[in-house]
Amino acid sequence: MSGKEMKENRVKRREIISSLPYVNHVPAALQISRMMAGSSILSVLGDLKHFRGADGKDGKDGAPGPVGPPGPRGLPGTSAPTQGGSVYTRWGRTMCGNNSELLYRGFMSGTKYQNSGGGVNYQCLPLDPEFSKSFTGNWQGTAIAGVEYETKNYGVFDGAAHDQNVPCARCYTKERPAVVMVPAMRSCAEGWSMEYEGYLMSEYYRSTSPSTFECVDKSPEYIFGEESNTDGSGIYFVGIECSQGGQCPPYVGDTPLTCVVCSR
Ligand SMILES: [Ca+2]
Repeated sequence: MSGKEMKENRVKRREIISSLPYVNHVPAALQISRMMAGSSILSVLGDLKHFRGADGKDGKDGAPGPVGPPGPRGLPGTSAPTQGGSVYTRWGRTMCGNNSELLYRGFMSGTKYQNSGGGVNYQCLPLDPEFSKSFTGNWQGTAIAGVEYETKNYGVFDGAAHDQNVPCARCYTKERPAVVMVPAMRSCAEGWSMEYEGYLMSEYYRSTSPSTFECVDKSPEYIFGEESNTDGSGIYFVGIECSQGGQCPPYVGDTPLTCVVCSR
């Protein structure tokens, strides 16, 4: 044992002895000096190392430590890819715009104009329907008819359009989830894509069966073989009523309102 180690040992003994008052009162008769007692306790403490509680279960948990400071801010993540699109109906055409995907094409249909009930929203019925149940009794349900262009005298569509039936296409915008139809406009706001432009149309104003306003393509197609007049359901141009809050000018009365369908 080196001199330094011996010195450390002595210091250690004194510390142990002074921390244990029991040792200070060892009877002199036992002839055990403080130094000897220190040596013995050191020896006992060394032995105690080999007699801990099983798996430390006899000990008690210490008090929790203080909460550490917050960690550094993480690196920014990559932006999520653009996902999702929307679906709109292109009335009067059988194809979608260049940037949209055709879901199906069909024909425009609506509640018969003489009816006073039924649905108001036009339906784009597919050309290859799938029926479930058959029925042979007296039909008491709602009837839906093909829609005809009622555009004879306006000079907007070509003269052959009148009484022709209206096709439709349902289009998926893929990565442009917002779609809006803007009446009385022919252009889209900056950053928006034009799906198509056309004219605002609806059922006849004196029909007992009101309909929604829809944007019908400015270059309409017709359904082959349906050129005759059947007067089931029709679409008419829509004009502004200047005398009743129609904001004329800039609006012009008795003029077909335009429309545009935009996506983003
Ligand atoms: Ca027809």
